[in-house]
Amino acid sequence: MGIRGLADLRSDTVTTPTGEMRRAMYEAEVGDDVYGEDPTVNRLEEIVAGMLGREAALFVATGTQGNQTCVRVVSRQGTGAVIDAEAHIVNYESGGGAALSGVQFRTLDSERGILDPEAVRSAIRPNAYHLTPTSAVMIENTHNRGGGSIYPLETLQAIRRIAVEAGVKVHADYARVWNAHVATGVALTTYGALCDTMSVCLSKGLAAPVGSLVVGDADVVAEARKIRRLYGGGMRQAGVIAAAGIVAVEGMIERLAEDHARARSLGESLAELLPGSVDLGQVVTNMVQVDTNAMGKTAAEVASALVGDGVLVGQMGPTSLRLVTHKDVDDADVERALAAFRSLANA
Ligand code: TLP
Repeated sequence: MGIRGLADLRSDTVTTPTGEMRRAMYEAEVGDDVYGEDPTVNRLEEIVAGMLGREAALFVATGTQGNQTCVRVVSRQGTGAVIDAEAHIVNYESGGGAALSGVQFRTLDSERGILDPEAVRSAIRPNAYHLTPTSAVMIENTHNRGGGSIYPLETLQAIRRIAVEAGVKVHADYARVWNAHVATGVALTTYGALCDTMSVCLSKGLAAPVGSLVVGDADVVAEARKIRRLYGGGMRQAGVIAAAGIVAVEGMIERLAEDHARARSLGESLAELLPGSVDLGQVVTNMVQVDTNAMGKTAAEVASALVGDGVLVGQMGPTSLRLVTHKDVDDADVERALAAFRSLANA
């Protein structure tokens, strides 16, 4: 049960590596990856590129490094990127787009992080001398601040079409594309075909301790390799961690369905216990957003009260909490979280 005796629902990033991952890490064959000689890294890159149906992949340290490498690949300094205002790239990457790539984000309001293709079309600016020309459109699927929301496939396809017509690139923050794939049945290769660059994460629901990959065409990934170096991401005998990544992509994707079912059941119980707290229509992957107005309390008050019962949750806004299910949350942890909410509601 739990990690360190806690029901830790803050994020799926807290997942710990499995025994199989630790064994694979111990036994990993390694070499110097900056020379391209680490066989385990090379294998992981080949496997992940194949899963997304693309020519090449590049192992990077984190999702943030993956996104920022891609932002740099798809946009030039002094250009604009169309992106939703709640995107991870905008909110949680330390201003990296501006600091590292000189990109001006044109942030759009959206429904749970899902961009409206027509809004994207009107936000794209051509390369005229007095404008901020758009170099890329950026999407996130599933969407973190959107509560694990999933892009409808036709919306993604429409955005891709609009971008191609306008001659701009598409970057996909696919940190949790595995969850979208498991929830919808849409093939990973279908998602993989809809962008120029993408960043996928191994260290969230798939439970690897470290790592993400940039995926795309061979020339794009070759460019990303140079930028990874620029960002200090050439990792030498990285096969030790890539080995866990191979176990993650080969053995941990289908089990995400369990996390989705647990999130659903947690959401249903909370909606019953605290009417108005959870919009069940929005619980579609492994996240539950809780509106603490239903308890007459702030998110901070609820989160700190839950800690006393060994339950950790994430704060997303003044009255919004995020509860994330993952490999290290079992039914007993869900029960514990519900009991903690119940006692708070009755207090
Ligand atoms: N998200 C983390 C926090 O940074 C908010 C979390 O707990 O959910 N893209 C998306 C969509 C993400 O949710 C995250 C991590 C990243 C990129 C960055 O990954 P890391 O943490 O590996 O840099």
